[in-house]
Amino acid sequence: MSVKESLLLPVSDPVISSGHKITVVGIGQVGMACAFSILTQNVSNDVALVDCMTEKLQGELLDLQHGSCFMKNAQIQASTDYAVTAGSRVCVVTAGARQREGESRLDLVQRNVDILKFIIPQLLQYSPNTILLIVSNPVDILTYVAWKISGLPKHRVIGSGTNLDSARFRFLMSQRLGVASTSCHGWIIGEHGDSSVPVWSGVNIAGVNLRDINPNIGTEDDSEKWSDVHREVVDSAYEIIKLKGYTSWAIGLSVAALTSSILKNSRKIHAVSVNVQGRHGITEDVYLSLPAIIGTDGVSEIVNQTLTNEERARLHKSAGIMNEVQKNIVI
Ligand code: 6V0
Repeated sequence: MSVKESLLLPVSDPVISSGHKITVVGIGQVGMACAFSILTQNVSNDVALVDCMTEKLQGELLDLQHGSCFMKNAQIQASTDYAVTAGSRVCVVTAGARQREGESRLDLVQRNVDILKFIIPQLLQYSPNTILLIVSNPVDILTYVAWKISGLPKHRVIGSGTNLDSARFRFLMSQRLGVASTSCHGWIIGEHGDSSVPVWSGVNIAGVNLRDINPNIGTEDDSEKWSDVHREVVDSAYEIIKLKGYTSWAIGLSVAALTSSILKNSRKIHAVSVNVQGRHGITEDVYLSLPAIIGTDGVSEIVNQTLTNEERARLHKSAGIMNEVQKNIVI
């Protein structure tokens, strides 16, 4: 008899599925930051990693597994075979090319559409009830593409969208005011990218609307140049890519927050990329970020924000840009 057979006396077959498995497809800088945040923040202890690079997968798997004693019973699998993803509650897609220096998110589009065409059907084959959380850029276009390819209902295909941009905005606001970023309230909606829309009309601290104090906030007539805060949000990915080659930690944490809201059915509100046709007068069948309630089944409600005419016009412009890009892609 082996040590194991002598030590462990069988009572029943062990249950294999944890019920809160998360798959991360793409184990580059972003995918690994997502996996690490999910594991270390105890969002889930059951994570599957998929990529097309066999050796890198094995290396990342071993490196994470060697941290097991410092995590909470982490069960990590990694393979090029999508069978490891079976039964995932959420599939996070970070696979694909990333922006090169000076390249916009929209420049990446067809390369990453082709990658999704390969990945999405395999994820659904093994996890037909999953929620797809798209992170690869251009995230709004790719969320639309993932929705089309998957045939899933709209509420189960979400893009990480401007959850990250809103966090960046709140951080920069906190730096100006000396208030914790969690106490700075502001939303960036629309495209996760160059045409994102800061909702200045709703920016507040403890319910005090900053526009009531400074009616010109966010406009060109503002002597304090608060619009620079939004400019910095838009430029931040370019800046970080210039400095370190990629962005990773903040998007990893943002994805951990989103997956946590799904697994815990938290009904927290996040700015995420959702189908916006019919919202705020948008006619195009496109995905853009709006604040939405997230829970077990994905998006349950979209918050109907009170937008100014200018904010609505900027959102419509984002929708137009998305629609133009979508016309030129082959799904
Ligand atoms: P990376 O470090 O080059 O990693 C990409 C990974 O994808 C690599 O490991 C590839 O092997 C893998 N990959 C490529 N094709 C396939 C395939 N067919 N199947 C499986 N795996 C594949 O890139 P990085 O991790 O930096 O970025 C990944 C994506 O995230 C890019 O599209 C970025 O633009 C995007 N980001 C999105 C953000 C957001 O807020 N939505 C933020 C940051 C980056």
